[in-house]
Amino acid sequence: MKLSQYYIQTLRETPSDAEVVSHKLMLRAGMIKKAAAGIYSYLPLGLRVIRKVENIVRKYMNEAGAIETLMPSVVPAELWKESGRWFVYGKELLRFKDRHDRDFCFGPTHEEVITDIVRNDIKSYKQLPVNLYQIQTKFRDEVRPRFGLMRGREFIMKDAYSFDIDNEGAEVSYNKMKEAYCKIFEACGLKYRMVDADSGAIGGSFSHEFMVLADTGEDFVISCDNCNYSANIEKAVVVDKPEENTEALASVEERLTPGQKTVEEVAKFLNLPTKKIVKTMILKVDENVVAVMIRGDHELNLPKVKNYLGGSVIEFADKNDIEMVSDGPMGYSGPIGLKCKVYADNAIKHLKNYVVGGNKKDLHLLNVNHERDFKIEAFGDFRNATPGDTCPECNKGKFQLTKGIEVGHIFKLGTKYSEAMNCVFLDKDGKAKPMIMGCYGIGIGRTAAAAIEQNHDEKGIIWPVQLAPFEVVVVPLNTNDEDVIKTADNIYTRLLNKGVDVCIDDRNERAGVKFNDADLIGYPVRVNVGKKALADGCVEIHIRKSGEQINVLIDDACDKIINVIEGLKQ
Ligand code: 9G3
Repeated sequence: MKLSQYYIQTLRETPSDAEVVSHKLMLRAGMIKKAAAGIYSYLPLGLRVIRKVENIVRKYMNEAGAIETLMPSVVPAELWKESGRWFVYGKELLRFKDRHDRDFCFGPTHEEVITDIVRNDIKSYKQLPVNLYQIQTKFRDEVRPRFGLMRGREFIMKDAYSFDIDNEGAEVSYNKMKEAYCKIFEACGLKYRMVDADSGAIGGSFSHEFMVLADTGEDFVISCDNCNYSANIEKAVVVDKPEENTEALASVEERLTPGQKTVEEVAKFLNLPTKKIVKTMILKVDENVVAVMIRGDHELNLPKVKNYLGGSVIEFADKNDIEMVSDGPMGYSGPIGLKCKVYADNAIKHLKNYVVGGNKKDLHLLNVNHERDFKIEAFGDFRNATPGDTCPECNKGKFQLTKGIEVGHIFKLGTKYSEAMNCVFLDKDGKAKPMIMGCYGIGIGRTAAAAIEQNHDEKGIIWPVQLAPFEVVVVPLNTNDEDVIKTADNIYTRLLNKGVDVCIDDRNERAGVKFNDADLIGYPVRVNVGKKALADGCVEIHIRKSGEQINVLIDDACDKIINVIEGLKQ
């Protein structure tokens, strides 16, 4: 590609509404252009990146036996009514009517459409398993679209759906996708983690998230520094390790703590470490009010409590419920005298003489001890993991906390849709059974954005070679020097012939402008062709990632460049 004939529209100023670095850099590099909130055009450079991600995804999906299809974006309401989801989703589901006043939605995901296809075509166990996927534009009408391609309303997703005759088959299909996903993110050149997104329910785990590691990520990923264990901070299992505490029990003391509300404030006021302040959280699990005690330096984990108690909806109790069970105001709850069951995180087991709320405004109780002063129904793992916690898998390593961006998610769906929509097959005995489904998503645009979040510096993007819009840019530095032009052109043509994804910046611009654009756009390799080096028969190879600059003889340039590219892929 000759950039003089191409569409390079870099911006010097960062658009003011861009909050995250990938959004800023994609706008500045001229990769995307906003059309409306959360809705973007992919400009030529951006589209090249999107296509690279898509093609990597295609390659490994096909290799895993999934078959590409393409479903409509405009989906008739009837299918969503059959699954019941037409009535479950609110405004996030974009609905509209056609000229005949028939209801439709813009597909936010395609479980219903694929289930409708498969139930029509597949009748016998002999036709199963099957895994169909598509790469398609979706729409979800988020309240607050932000962060460019990271969380747009319109976005490109690869969604795949597997259909099996039984659970064993579904597990095989699931594992194939798990392996394919690992290969995909590896092939994208990204540092990623596959995390257990299941709460460790009996019978094996059936949901995994794929996280691209980046300091700017919104999700917290816990990983072991010794083994492969990795989990969502919410899901990471905290082991209860025995602890010796020889402290003698002291007597309970009432203490006024006027205006001291947060754990930090109370700890400071009483001159105690935050771990000695115990929070008593009043929760509502379905229709039951319960209390859960958590050490002041720990965070409550609602899903863990919900799973432990086997409820289906969990929330913080409201003012009324709190007043009812504690006879005191919100914010000062404590376990003594509570009219509900009290559960406590395992860490409380090893704590003595701690501080709790006094169920009265501005009152705390000191030197409180369970067993002696009140009863705990049960201890359990009710808190978020923290860095330094012991790994539950190897029982040796320590947890590290890193941040990540979710780019893929795989689920075992079971028969939710096949039962609701009567997607059945006849088994060996001629009996009709619902198919067992799995679904598997990858955010294509989000993967590109995450690659930038992970790989950039103050000058711009540092694309992994595998995703770069072009792998190499050849830059003639003096556009009025015939020798320079000829040599640059010659290297460009030779690279093209060797199958390198190369462009030449033959625009009539100063070298400085071309360098700035090249750094911003993030080509992994830049080849400078200038008068000075040329006098020695050389050109310069500049590596974006390391900043390394290598002088090579013109004749060796192509081989060396190909070498460098291969090296960057490792
Ligand atoms: C909706 C709307 C938003 C949604 C959904 C439905 C998320 C919805 C979950 C999934 C699950 C999987 C196939 C690929 C892998 C992920 N947001 N989800 O179902 F109507 Cl408005 O999409 N789908």
